[in-house]
Amino acid sequence: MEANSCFFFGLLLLLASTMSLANAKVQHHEFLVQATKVKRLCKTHNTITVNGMFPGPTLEVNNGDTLVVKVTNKARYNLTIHWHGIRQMRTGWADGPEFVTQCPIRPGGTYTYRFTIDGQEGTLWWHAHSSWLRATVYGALIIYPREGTSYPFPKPKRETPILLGEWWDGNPIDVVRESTRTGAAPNISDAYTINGQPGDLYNCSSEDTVIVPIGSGETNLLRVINAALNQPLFFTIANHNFTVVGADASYLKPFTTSVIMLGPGQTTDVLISGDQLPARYYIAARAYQSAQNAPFDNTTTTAILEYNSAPCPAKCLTSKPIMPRYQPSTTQIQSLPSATALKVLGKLRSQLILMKTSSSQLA
Ligand SMILES: *[C@@H]1O[C@H](CO)[C@@H](O)[C@H](O)[C@H]1NC(C)=O
Ligand SMILES: *[C@@H]1O[C@H](CO)[C@@H](O)[C@H](O)[C@H]1NC(C)=O
Ligand SMILES: *[C@@H]1O[C@H](CO)[C@@H](O)[C@H](O)[C@H]1NC(C)=O
Ligand SMILES: *[C@@H]1O[C@H](CO)[C@@H](O)[C@H](O)[C@H]1NC(C)=O
Ligand SMILES: *[C@@H]1O[C@H](CO)[C@@H](O)[C@H](O)[C@H]1NC(C)=O
Ligand SMILES: [Cu+2]
Repeated sequence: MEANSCFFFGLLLLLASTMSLANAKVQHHEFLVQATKVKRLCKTHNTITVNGMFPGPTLEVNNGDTLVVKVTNKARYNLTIHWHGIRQMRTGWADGPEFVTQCPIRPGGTYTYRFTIDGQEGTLWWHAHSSWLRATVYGALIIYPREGTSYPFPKPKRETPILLGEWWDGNPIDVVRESTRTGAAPNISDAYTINGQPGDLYNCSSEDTVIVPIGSGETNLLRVINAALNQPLFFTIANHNFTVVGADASYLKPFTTSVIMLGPGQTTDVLISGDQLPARYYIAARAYQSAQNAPFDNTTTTAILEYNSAPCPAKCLTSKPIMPRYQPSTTQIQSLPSATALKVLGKLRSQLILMKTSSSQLA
């Protein structure tokens, strides 16, 4: 009798847990890592990519889903893939850091990552976690609300991932090897990119500048990811304020601003409204110089926010954004109460901060 009721209780539990998981999906993906011809800044490179795409494929899941990603390494380097920001509850071995949670996938080898996304919603990303391969081997990982639930803000009309990257004219692996050999700092990057494209302000790039569409009256979600190797970046949009609603796959109490700063690896979700004159406006990112006197890439990457109803591209000028200075001036930091200043500085690495900078017009 006792054994029987135990059995029934167990059965009930099993049923309940299967039902709560009824909507969660298991998604299968294949990543083929290989050298691909990519032309940037007037030169063609043999760039390591996933599935021939740069940036790599965007993964879209719901909170609660399981991802199964089979990675085949056809590149000439050892490699692992890291799922940046995923908590990996009880699947630590799927996290990806080379020689930390796994041996690298050797050239010609494969490895299958399997993990469940649980309790995280918003934007994360994935990237190679071996040497400097992540300069080109990366992509967005979008986590929609659990099936049957919704965002804690009105559903955006469109959603666009915005991946900020750093591009070297040389092979990034050679750049880091050279630095290890000589002991000197690695070469700074030659460009920043938005969704893989440097944009209008660089040579041989303007034809491929990324266009982000918006309609008048729409509110859209931009999922901004700093996929740069080393560089903290400011991000801004000409003539448009935006509302920050999430960061690193967590929702935030919303606030409105005209510029955000993201450290490498961080993500920020912002809502933007099409409430300006229908035209083209620059979306731009450039360095926050966090180390004094260290050389840094001072170029600016741009994409274009284009209103559907704008008379473009023939008769459209693109409005330039007001960019923050590369460094907030020390007087501004000092003018904050010291406790706040310390807190702000301490949080530089760990979360986005809203820089109170004076602005300089982008030339
Ligand atoms: C590549 O990975 C294997 C183990 O998977 C390791 O033995 C070897 O040293 C690695 N090669 C390099 C160049 O790191
Ligand atoms: C690093 O920069 C120097 C100076 O511009 C250049 O000569 C060298 O080729 C670069 N190294 C790599 C690996 O691109
Ligand atoms: C663009 O090309 C010109 C002429 O070749 C060169 O002088 C200039 O430095 C280049 N600019 C950038 C940003 O690479
Ligand atoms: C953005 O916000 C600032 C500060 O509140 C305000 O002065 C400015 O007019 C706003 N810009 C737009 C385009 O709404
Ligand atoms: C960027 O840095 C170069 C030196 O690396 C300097 O000549 C140039 O004036 C700088 N440009 C800006 C806009 O600060
Ligand atoms: Cu990472």
